[in-house]
Amino acid sequence: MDVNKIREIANNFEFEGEIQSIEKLTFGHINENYLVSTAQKKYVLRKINPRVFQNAEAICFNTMIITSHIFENPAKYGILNTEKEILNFVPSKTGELCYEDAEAFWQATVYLENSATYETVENTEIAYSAAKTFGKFQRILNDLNAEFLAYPIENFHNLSFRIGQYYQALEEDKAARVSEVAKEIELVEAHSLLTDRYDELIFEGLPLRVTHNDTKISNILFDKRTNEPLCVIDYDTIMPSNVLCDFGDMIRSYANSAAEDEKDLEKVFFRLEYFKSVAEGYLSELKNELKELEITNLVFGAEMIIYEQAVRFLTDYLNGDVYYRIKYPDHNLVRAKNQFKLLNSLLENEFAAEEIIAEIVGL
Ligand code: GN1
Ligand code: MG
Repeated sequence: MDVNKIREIANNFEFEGEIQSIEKLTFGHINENYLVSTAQKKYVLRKINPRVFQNAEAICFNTMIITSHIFENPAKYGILNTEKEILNFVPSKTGELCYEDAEAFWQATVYLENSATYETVENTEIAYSAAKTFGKFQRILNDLNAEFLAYPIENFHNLSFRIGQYYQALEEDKAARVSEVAKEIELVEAHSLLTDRYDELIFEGLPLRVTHNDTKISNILFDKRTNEPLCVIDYDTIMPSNVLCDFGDMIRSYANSAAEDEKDLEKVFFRLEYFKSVAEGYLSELKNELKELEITNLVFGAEMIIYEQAVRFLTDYLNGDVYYRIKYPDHNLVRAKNQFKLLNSLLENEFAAEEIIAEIVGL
């Protein structure tokens, strides 16, 4: 870490007080994050990865729209304390919610004291409260017209496109790894109907909404003293998409019995009771807002997004690990295997999961 460089970037934001320390944070697979402390406050400074976010300017634009929308009428969404219940971005000295240097775009947010993030979900109460928090966030986003938001990454949750990228990686075999993944190649084929069904749903008119698109558990800040959720973080991938992706990614993250990179597949399985808590929490906020086509396809959304994530990890492994940050050579393959195992386990519980949704909404 080049402290002087980070300090120079930090000086372009409206931080209160002199910078006293800078610390590199370790979360996330894509961006770099730094904790910047002054005598008065702490901030998180984020360098947006320009290789992944080829249209990073869209993040600045979307952040501005979302932030001004929320701060216009927080009470409408039951937000009583805007310092804690919503992520506070710090403007640059030129009044924007981004600063651009020669390499990348940077954003800064206020760090909340006594906050914590989690990598796994330890009990169903947390699954419920996290899903409710994302449900509430979705109610806020529902009032935005999807056509006004920009796309920081094109085709982000376009499964057909992801499958296309996978076939390209298979053909190019850049890292000479195709011969190691025969079993995973079979699994991609075995579940290809998920792609067809997703295309059909979009054709049938699955509503385009502004969604978060990365609803994993580590994207909620919790109060570490009470374990209550504080707010949703990580606005980078907020863009027009659909709620199946957000619900699906919560299931992928909260209903997995292990972390997404657990190697021991015996430990990886779908937890139906966590699924129930997520569905109850999310739908407690959104039951009356979502269309029937969305509600009746939530379980499919979970299957689709877990499959998509497995394919994305596998593709990156085949490409020689150019996208996700890795900690050891076959990290991406471990992640892909983990996701395929989770998918399989969810499919074994598909009927029971459908019944839970039907019961919650009274269908
Ligand atoms: C990436 O950067 P991070 O950790 O917030 C990825 C998500 C994946 C996630 C898997 C821009 O999120 O789509 O679901 O890893 N973000 C991007 O943990 O690709
Ligand atoms: Mg993210």
